[in-house]
Amino acid sequence: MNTEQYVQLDEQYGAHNYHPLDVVIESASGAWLTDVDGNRYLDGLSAYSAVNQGHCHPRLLEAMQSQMHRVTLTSRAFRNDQMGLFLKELCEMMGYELALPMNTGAEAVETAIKAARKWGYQVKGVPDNQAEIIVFDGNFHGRTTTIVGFSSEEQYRADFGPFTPGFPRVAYGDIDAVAAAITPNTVGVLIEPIQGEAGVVFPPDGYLKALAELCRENNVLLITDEIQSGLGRSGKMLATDWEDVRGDILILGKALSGGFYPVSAVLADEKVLGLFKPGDHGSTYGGNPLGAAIGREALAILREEKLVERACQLGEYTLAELKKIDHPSINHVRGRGLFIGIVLNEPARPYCEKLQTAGLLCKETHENVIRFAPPLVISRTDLDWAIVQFKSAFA
Ligand code: IF1
Repeated sequence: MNTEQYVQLDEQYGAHNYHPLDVVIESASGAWLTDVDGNRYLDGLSAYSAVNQGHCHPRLLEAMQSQMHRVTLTSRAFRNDQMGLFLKELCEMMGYELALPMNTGAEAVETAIKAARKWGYQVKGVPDNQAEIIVFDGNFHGRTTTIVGFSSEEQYRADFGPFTPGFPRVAYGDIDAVAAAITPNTVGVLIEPIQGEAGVVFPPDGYLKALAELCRENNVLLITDEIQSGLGRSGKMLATDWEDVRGDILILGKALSGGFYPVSAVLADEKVLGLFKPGDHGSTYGGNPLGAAIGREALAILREEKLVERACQLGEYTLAELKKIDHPSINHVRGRGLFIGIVLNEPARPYCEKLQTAGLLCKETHENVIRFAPPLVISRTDLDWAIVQFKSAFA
């Protein structure tokens, strides 16, 4: 079968909730993808930062295969010999006392919301059903009805209501707006330290620090969604590390499994996550031994291959090179680590299609931004090649 036939299959049998580029991937390795017609592409998206470790990492393949032969799922009704080790390694690496494993990012966000609310009622003393969590314009935290209910993107919400109340929304990057929105019932502030979907948007310098301080002063939990910005993507382990800020609740997903399996987690200290009692929350697959074994290896790869440092060095270089491109369609280029947005004065899709023809796969975000976020294992040579493709797309 060729590309056209596969596209036809997707269109005939799949719900039409996406409009992907018409490239049908058959295999991948490291930073490179191969389609069903034998064309090779450099991956400029990394499955939205889920494959920071590169596609089909041999160590992850090995970890998954060896665990698959032992046991894949026990449910949380019984214990398994991988989950505890995974959570210990995760907690030690990120600096938290406890972790709660889930599967997808949206589930972890829901878990964080529940944890913050529970803390609000049981510790802060917020009256029943009055808890508020402040969120931001341009946020993206997933697709559940509660989460899309506080999205500022009309399309994500349209015809999916009624929605969960309790999520006042303010402008991203405006500390006074957060201060003004805090009430005695505010239990948390939920933030992406770098907004991905909004177009790789950075808050002003010092903002995260000021936000952490504001939360502390008001006895409000800072909830950091690092599902996309974390695990090395921005050139630090966590994007909040850029300002030496530590969220009270940290949410991880995507690269926590390096693309092999959905693994997410919520981390916090005893005073918050310790409030969950047996039966309060759970998931059939959450904490399963297969996901846990993969998660352990995904973290080990980040550490041992020094992917955070790589992202930092390669990112600085790439950003400097991309900023040199002088073209009237480019408004500006911004980024940290290998999390880069090329902001255009016009729609980005035609440029993504042009780059696709040249062998570089990028996805536009928010109409006019080309997001460039290759796997962190990308070689300097491949990066140089990508930079040349960008330069010629804008020649
Ligand atoms: C789609 C976007 C990226 C996330 C943050 C939670 C989640 C995500 C910061 C939920 C998910 C996704 C989901 C995917 C495309 C992608 C995306 F453009 F839609 F916004 F990355 F930029 N928090 N991001 O970025 O995690 O439940 O999906 O595991 O929905 O098409 P999930």
